[in-house]
Formats: sequence, structure tokens, C-alpha cells
Amino acid sequence: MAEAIDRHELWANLGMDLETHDVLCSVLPQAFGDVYLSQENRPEGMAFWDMVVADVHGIRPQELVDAQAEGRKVFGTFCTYVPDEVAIACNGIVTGLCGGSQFWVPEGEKYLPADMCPLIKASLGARMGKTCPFFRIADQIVGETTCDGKKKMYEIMAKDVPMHIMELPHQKRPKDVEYFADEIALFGKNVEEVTGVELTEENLHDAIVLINERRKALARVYETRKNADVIPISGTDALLMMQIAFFDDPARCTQMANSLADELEQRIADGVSVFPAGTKRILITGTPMAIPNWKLHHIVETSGAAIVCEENCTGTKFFTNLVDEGPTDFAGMYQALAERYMKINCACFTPNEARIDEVIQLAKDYHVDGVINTNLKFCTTFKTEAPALEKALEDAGIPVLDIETDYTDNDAEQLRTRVGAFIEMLG
Ligand code: BJ8
Repeated sequence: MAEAIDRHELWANLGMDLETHDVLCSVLPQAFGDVYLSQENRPEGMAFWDMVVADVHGIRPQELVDAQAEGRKVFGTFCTYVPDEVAIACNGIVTGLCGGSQFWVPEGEKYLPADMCPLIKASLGARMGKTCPFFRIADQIVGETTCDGKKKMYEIMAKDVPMHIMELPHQKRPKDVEYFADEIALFGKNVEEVTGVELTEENLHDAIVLINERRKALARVYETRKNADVIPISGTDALLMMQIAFFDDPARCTQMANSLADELEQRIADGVSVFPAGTKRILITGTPMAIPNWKLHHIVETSGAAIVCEENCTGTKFFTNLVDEGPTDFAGMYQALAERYMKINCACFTPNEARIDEVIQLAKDYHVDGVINTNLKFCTTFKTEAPALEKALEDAGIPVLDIETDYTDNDAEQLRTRVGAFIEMLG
């Protein structure tokens, strides 16, 4: 990996806690090396994502700061329901902010109960502890009314940084979709205020096309993972591509994902697989895996199985379903956006049975041998859905393992034992 550029001046200008942040910077390369660089036969296209991670708090933050110097605004988000298109239409930049490291959790626990999901605690900890440049750069945070933990966390964060909250209905009746279309229009007003750029039917339509292209490119990569004989990319690598998609420039993400898909398609034609023939194929479903949460993928793929699909927000939920590009007037585009986003099957919705159907369908499409349903500790919505999902999978003849974990390594050995036994049982 190329030697990282010294970014201390950038971080100092962002008002970061340099001393504490240096500790994080010193552990990340080791973690990345252990998980990523130890893999064999990786696609050459992964070099791009390796390069981004090697300087994860440098390259993209510097780009964002440079864009701000030109007058552009940066919006930080935490959920796949927030429509990037609206901010991008007004020349805004969107960056995902979900915290995926235990490093930030203790700081978050100064403000939040310990029995709250680590993603929420890490996200607040990263902001309040001044140890993540993306949180320092964001001109405004866009929250959403999904789970209770996030809603309450936003109240605390809003005292520290400008915040716009999108009201998300929790059912999917036609009137809820209409309501969300109005909410997207309101977000448009907010984006105009923050950016000083008028939202027009033309720039909104252009942004819809841009983000659809990103969805298509990521979907192409996933499509190659459906091949029953050749597994052209590890799940660990595919996860990295998805995690970085949340904060990369959308056009570059599309370009890089498309060229990776070209390489993976060629690998399939040439019979080049990352795993030996007969390796058990696993689908992961459940809570999202924000960067640098690579824990479960690493355990599964170093225990003799391959992950071929992630049914979560750092997986299929991020790119499945395109926004209808037909409408070109505001009302039609807001409705089209609402319809696409409301198809995401998050456990915050009631009922959420479509997720069960989706998981079973994906298990078939990706030829999986077993499903691992994973839950971040204290995420009650996903945990409550687990028994119904698991029963449906068992009824469909698909073996399933239920895992609850957090960001620490305390349970790594126990997980390795359970995952190993599950894979053996599949054999
Ligand atoms: S659409 S999954 S990104 S809400 S894991 S913070 S739900 S307690 S992240 Fe999510 Fe949007 Fe849904 Fe996706 Fe709460 Fe659960 Fe924590 Fe979660």
C-alpha cells in the first residue's frame, strides 16, 4: 500500500482531537491488513478501494473541503431512506456518516445509554469526540425518523450541528408513500436554503439519472455473485465497495463499480474463482455493516465459506429498485422517488413481511446454502423480526444461523465456533 500523506494540517483545520484521532489512525491499517490484504486472488479492481481505505480520513475529506472552498455544501446522512438525489440536484454532496467502529462507542456512551445499538453510539461518539473528519466537514446532518435510538440520538447531535429531520412513515399504504413524497419536497426546500441553489425540474431529473446509474453499476457487481460455479469476488471485498459507495463521489463510484463488474464478468468467463469449487455460499441479512465493521465477513470467509450476498443497507437495499425516470415535473419526480425509497424493507416498518419474501428470493437467486441473520446488539426492531424470518427460511428449506453481536472483538472466538459449526452442518 502506498505511504499515506500526512493529513494533520487538514484535521487540525477541522478542529479535530488530533491526539485521540492518531490512535484510531494507528490501528486501522493493521485491521485492514489483517482482513483484506491477507486474502488471495483478489480482483485487480479492488486496488481503488484499497487506496481509498489506506487514506480513508484523508483523500475524500480533502476533496470535500476543496469543494466547500468552491461554495458547495456537504450533507451527512445515516440512512438509505434519505434521497441523495435532492441534495445532489442543488450541487450538494452527500456523505454517509454511520459509525462502524468500537473506537467511537465509549465517547457515544457519555451521552447515550449503554444498552443502545453500537451504530448509534459510535456515530454520536465520532461527532462529539471530534475524531472523524466527515462529521467535522458536514454543513448539515439529515436525520430521519426510523428507529427510536436514532431519533433520540439526533436530538443530542442537533445541539452540536445543524440538523434536518425527514419524517418517515412506518407503514407502506398509498397515503404513506404520498406523505413521503411531500416530505421529499420539504427536504428540497431545506436543501435550497443550505446550498443557495435553486432546485429545478432539470437538475432534479439529472440527479435521479446519476444515482440510478450508481445503482445499476453496483447491481452489476452483485449480479456476478449469483454465478453458481464461480465466485469472482469475496464477500469481504464486495462489502468494502458498498461501504465506500456511501461517501464516494457518485459518478466515480459508478465508474469504478462498472470496471470492477467488467473484470468479474471476465473472471466468470475464464472460470477464475476466489474460493475452491464446492465452497458453501452464505447470504447475510440484518442490520447494516458500516465501515470499518468487517468482523462477520472476516470470520465467515476464514472459516471455509463464502458470502455471496448481503441483504442489508450496506448491500442490496442500497441499490435495488431504480427511480422511475419517466416523470419530469416536480410532483411526478417526488412521487417516483418516494415509491422507490419506500420499497426498502427496513425493520422500522410495520408490517415488514416483504423483507422475508425478499430474503428467500435472494437466497434462491444467489444459490445460497445457508443464511446468517445478524443483529447489532440492542437493535430491537431487527431482533424482533428474527424468529419470523428464521421460521420462514426453515420452512423454505434454507438453513439459518442467528447471530447477535457488537463492534468489540470480545465474542470473536465464540462467533468463530458457531459459524464453523454452521458451515460444517451445511456440508
Ligand atoms: S433503512 S436498517 S439504514 S434505519 S441497527 S440504528 S435500526 S437500532 S441502521 Fe438503518 Fe435506515 Fe433501516 Fe437501513 Fe436503529 Fe437497528 Fe441500530 Fe439501525
